[in-house]
Amino acid sequence: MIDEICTMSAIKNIELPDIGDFDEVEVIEILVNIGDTIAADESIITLESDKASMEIPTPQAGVVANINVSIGDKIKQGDVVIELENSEEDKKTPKPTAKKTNESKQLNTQIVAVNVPDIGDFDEVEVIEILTAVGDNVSEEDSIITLESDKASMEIPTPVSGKVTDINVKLGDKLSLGDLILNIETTGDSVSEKTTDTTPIAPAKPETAPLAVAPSPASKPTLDQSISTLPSSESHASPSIRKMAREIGVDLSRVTGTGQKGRILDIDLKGYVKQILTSGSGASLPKTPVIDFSKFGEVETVALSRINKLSGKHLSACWLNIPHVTQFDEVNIDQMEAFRQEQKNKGIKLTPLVFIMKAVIQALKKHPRLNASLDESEENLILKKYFNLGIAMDTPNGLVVPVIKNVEKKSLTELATELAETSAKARDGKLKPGDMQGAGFTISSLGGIGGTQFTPIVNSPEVAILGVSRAQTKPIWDGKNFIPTLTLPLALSYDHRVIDGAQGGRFMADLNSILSDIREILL
Ligand code: CAO
Repeated sequence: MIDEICTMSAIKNIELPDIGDFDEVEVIEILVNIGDTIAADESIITLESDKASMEIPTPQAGVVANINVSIGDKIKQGDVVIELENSEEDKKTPKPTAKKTNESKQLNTQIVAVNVPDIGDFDEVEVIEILTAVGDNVSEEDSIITLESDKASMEIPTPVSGKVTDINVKLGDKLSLGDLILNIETTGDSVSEKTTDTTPIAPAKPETAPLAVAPSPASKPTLDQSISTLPSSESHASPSIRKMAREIGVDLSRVTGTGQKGRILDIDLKGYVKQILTSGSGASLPKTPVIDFSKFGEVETVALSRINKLSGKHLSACWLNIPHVTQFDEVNIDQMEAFRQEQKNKGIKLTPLVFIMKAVIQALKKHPRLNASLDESEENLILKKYFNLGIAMDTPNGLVVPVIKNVEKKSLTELATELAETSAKARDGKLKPGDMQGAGFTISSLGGIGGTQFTPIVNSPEVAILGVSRAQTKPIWDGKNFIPTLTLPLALSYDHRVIDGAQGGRFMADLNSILSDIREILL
């Protein structure tokens, strides 16, 4: 199916073949990566027009040396799709040829028989959708039925405008080239040059004559074995349903099809969208009532800062999309406090936060799932081998989360200096976008302010966050006596899709033991 042209010795350009009268068809999927070894006939991209989608296979095996198209590109016959290295000898499959149709034009009212056009080598292709009804007025190029083989589906358009007088097929019928689909009553003027025989209307017994539908430009690609409209991993739906789903951002794998063999119909897609809109899944949460508070006393309206608005949106998205669990613990930090005071007496100011940062890194090294993000498909976890911590900071304009990079490589004093500099920058509004990117885990410390516990919101795309509250001296029972102990309250919130309770518990237990005996941090 695909043309290839020899370039340098081992690189071959794989070009888009003749796929019919298409001009500028959109690339909607790239199915290979550079470096992939692919076999002949393996699909490399998916193209889609408003009427048909098709996977384009490579005619040759080889290693993908370059990908010359991007998603969204509009490409046409002859455009280079990929470059293949060490490909085998040319194994071109003959190009599909659209059957030539006769030209005919009638001026009077006629009954026009619309037959199955040349759709390639297929025989006995199943009718899976009938897109029109008797009495409907259809316009030239309107789709009238959808046919589907095991590899491809295609909407068949009418070549003429007019009124559907009868439909000759039903769902499940197997059709071949030339089979009658339906009859259309039309005026001769509307019979396009693409049509073949038509017969003038006869009042008593209308005669019909076969009319070969010239596939419209949008649906011309033949139902060739090597062209598949159904991306292997995807759902069963016609090109127009796929297009609509993509336009409105619906993942068809989440839609239950009620058509034959589970095919997703228009009604299924609309039903799914309606259900999302009416369920309380975020986009349509019930609005809180608008109240005129001035009825109750004096009020003042203050605009939210830009940071308030931005962080508000982000926090709402995190809150709504992540199934949160929050786990609490209290750490004996007597040893840390003693060391901190010692340093303070030497003029070195260290807050508990820098110890916590170092301890978190040690714990993350043992529990890499907490230093990770879900990928776009939400089916894979991206484990980060770097140790960058987001630190929530309070500023006059609102909450910001700058990132302290490579925490594992920095000493306690270096971290203290960097924290002080970064929080000064944050308060002065001088952080750059790059200063707030690249974290694997976040700490939100309210220890300097107070409170016994709080539940932090996971800072997506991260999967866990540690909330730190103010340390207090508490009487802790040692088996014989209550010992006054400085305890630090910690709260770990995590994404329960990624981290289960036992993992969260183990992380907290390790963090507790590292913080209560800081020798490991000091090494
Ligand atoms: N327990 C007891 N005391 C604590 C403590 C804790 N957990 N954490 C800090 N302190 C003490 C510090 O030791 C310091 O006291 P000394 O000067 O006597 O040592 C004092 O509280 C103030 O600390 P700090 O807040 O200035 O410094 P920090 O390193 O703890 O925090 C920073 C730095 C930038 C994180 C902090 O200033 C800040 O902005 N915190 C707010 C974070 C926030 O808004 N979180 C909420 C996000 S969700 O809305």
